Amino acid sequence: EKELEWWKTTIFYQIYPRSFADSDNDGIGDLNGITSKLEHVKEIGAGAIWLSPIFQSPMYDFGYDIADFYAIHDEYGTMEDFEALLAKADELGLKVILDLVPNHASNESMWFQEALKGNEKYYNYFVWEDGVIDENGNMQPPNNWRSQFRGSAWEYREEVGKYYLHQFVVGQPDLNYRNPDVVEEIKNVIRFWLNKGVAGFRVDAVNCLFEVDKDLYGGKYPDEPLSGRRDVDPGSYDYLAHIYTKDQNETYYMVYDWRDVFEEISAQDGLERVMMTEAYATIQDVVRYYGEGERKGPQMPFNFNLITDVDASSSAADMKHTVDKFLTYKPVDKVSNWVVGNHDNSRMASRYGSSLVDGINMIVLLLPGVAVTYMGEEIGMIDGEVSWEDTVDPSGCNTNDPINYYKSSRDPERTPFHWNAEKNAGFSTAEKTWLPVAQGYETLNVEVQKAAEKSHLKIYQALADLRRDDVFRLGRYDSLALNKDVFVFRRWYKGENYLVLLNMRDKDYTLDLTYFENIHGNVTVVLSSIQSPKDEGDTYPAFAVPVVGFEGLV
Ligand code: TEU
Repeated sequence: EKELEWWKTTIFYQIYPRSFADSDNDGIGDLNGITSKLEHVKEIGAGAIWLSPIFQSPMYDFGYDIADFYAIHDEYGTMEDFEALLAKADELGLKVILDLVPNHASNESMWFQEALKGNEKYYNYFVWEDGVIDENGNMQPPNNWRSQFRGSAWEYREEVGKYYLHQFVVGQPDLNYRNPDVVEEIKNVIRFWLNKGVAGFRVDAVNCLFEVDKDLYGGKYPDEPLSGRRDVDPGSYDYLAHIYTKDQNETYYMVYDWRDVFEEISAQDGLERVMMTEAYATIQDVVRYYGEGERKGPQMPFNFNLITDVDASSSAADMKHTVDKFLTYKPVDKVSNWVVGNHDNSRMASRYGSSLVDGINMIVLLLPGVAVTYMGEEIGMIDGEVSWEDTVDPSGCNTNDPINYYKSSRDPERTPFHWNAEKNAGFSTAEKTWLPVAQGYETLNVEVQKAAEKSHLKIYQALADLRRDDVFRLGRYDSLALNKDVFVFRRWYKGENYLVLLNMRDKDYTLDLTYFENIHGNVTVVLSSIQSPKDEGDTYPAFAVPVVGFEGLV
């Protein structure tokens, strides 16, 4: 019974394999590197890792373009290396989650190559359309659909005389989910890895799985309407609404079917497998993944609101609204989750400002439910500065803009992890790493922060310890925006109260605790951020708790 619930109160730690640790010093992270550093994950108090894709890939989208869903990418190691990683994780009591990328395959996959050769089975794995002839007699893509990485979502292939759909880069042809063979193939991929002992999957770009049924539109995929957004340039993805390629009804039922496959494997050994889904969507669409009636969905439809809805300029009311929104929409019998960073978004320290690193970690680790930490957020890493020459992310390169590329590039949040103050921050001894090491590694690294009396890492560890307390595992929640700068929430259980105070500005306030019922007498500071001059152990009368400097937990 306890084992079945292993995921509910744990911290999931995301590792981007290319950038965590490089065991063979070729400048690219690998599986043996990860295995050698799993103690770090254990030490910060996480209970599971989720790995961005480790499968065979030509790396046009750094592993999200999979050429062989059943094999390990050679730069990362071998199947034996992966089994050793699993064994080491098991020894440390860590669960391992892999990335399932079901929306597309690589154009170098056997599936796509066979399709080009006219093999009908594999031709039907993909989404093909005829071009249209314009007034000058030139062939044009079937409609206005756009790739998330700019340009048309359609690419012509002479071999078959048709265009194929790719919602991401050209090298990522979309799989056709209206073909039962594709549905079965991906279920087999899930079975293959779950049977190998992985504890679940993070499911990539899940809301892009299905396109609209074109038969409902006279056999032709309709043009996307405009999104109405004026803040984005007309060439960009967000200029269109994407109502025909995203968030289709069928997607949810596919995901519920996958959960059934998870259950099928769990029934063999009694270990609950966890699914996390990646969908940047409205709150209503996100919570719909949890399930419907008897159908179960992912335990963790990723909640990205702390990434997408708030940043350094937000008020305490914005923060309260963002947090409360997820808790309000979430079905009562489901578990909430909090994601504050990943390999697609500017780092938490860069979005919120370095002074809020401890405060945001406090929120993520002490709110009810599961916490998700992207590697480096525990030491407050900031976005790397990657020159145009060094830019490799297609999202940056495809802008063709040596001045503004960095606004689209995801390289800054993917730079090598900082282990120590040595060469390449201890990531690798290679002359050149695949992405340059970010600034600040001399202090923003594991070794220095472990040795320091107080550091982001030390606070993170203290938070991970605290969240094992019943108040944080089981306790209730309420919240308050004290004023425009201070967000406060309370967790309580059986008469025990904790207040988490997030002062979002460098300004002092006094908090009147009578706002919260049932808090009387004295309160004691349990933990405070690096910047706060308030010390742990300080005691205040309940009606006047100073919220000094940046943040604190009383
Ligand atoms: O991202 C899906 C997705 O929707 C992204 O376009 C996301 O909106 C964007 O990167 C935010 O900046 C997933 C992966 O996380 C991403 O790394 C892949 O490039 C993408 O799928 C394609 O597989």
